[in-house]
Amino acid sequence: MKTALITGVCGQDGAYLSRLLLDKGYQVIGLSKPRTSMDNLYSLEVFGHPDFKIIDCDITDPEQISWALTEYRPDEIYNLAAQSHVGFSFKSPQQTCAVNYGGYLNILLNARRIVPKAKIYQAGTSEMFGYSAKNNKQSETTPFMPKSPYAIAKVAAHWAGVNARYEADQFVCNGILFNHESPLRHESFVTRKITKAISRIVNGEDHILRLGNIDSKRDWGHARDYVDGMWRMLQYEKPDDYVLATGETRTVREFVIKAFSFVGMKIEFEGAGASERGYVDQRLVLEIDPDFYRPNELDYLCGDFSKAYSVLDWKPSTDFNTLVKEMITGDLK
Ligand code: F7E
Repeated sequence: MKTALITGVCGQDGAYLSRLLLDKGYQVIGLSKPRTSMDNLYSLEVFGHPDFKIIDCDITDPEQISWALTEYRPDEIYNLAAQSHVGFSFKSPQQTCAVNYGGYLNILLNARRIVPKAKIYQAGTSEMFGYSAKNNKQSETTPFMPKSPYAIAKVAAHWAGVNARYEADQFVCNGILFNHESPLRHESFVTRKITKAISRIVNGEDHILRLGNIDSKRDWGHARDYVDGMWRMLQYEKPDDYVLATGETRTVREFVIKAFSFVGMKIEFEGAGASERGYVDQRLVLEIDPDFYRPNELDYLCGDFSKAYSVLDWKPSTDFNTLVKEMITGDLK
């Protein structure tokens, strides 16, 4: 039986990846910061599985990482723990760097010493492309030009992993994942914020959806597909870096319109910029709130996943309509 260690196990991706690996017959050791909600693990029936164990562990503490690696000696390590909110990273760049780069170094360097043959997956991000992303599709060869403290820390982690292959012969794969969503997505991210707000409106609450920049474009896929891509990277004969994406991009506005349409509502926009408003049957349902603007917005992302397709036989299986429908249906329940 293979053992996988997953950091950030309580998040959306941690829950889907745990479910996938348990179904494949792995023992899964999940690390999570103390007092994190386990709702995602319950909803996918991960918690309580005989081959699943959860351990309180903060990746910024090298002692705890060293202990977990020594105790469980994993065959595969998936580093999903992060300060993953791009907007918040502008307010807290040092903490973001401490977790997203420093925490990862704790894993990489301790693994080198304790389990040198362990295969490591590092959760990189399309945010790393930053200034390079200009109406072109981004691939593994697009330069990283990060625009946020979040992306800067992720670029550092990416290169630490690439260099670990040469310096220490470690098997490290970097996923460069575009936005991936699901009914388990935290509502601090825009898609879930939208579907949760719409479900409140449908249920008769006097709720107004307050958003920042609704014209930025994102390439949104389903998290379930993306964790399968993570696993495929570690099964391939040699370590490498891969983009996982859908190859389609849409504005936040299009997500809003689509999500309202699934509950039979047509949203109409009036005004422009920070004064723009959205109405359904003349009832105010959406306002722009500049508090949600980012100091340095990444306006456009669209990924080219052809390398993952040709080498790993990976492709997304959930289209945009199905994703939005699954999320809104989940929230209406
Ligand atoms: O923002 C705009 C916002 O926070 C998407 C993380 O998983 O994917 C995610 O990062 C867009 C941005 O995701 C609101 O300005 C408008 O343009 O859902 P998000 P993200 O920043 O793209 C990447 C790949 C990661 O790696 C990250 O960890 O939506 N937006 N109004 C808003 N965003 C939020 N959160 N809230 C708003 O009210």
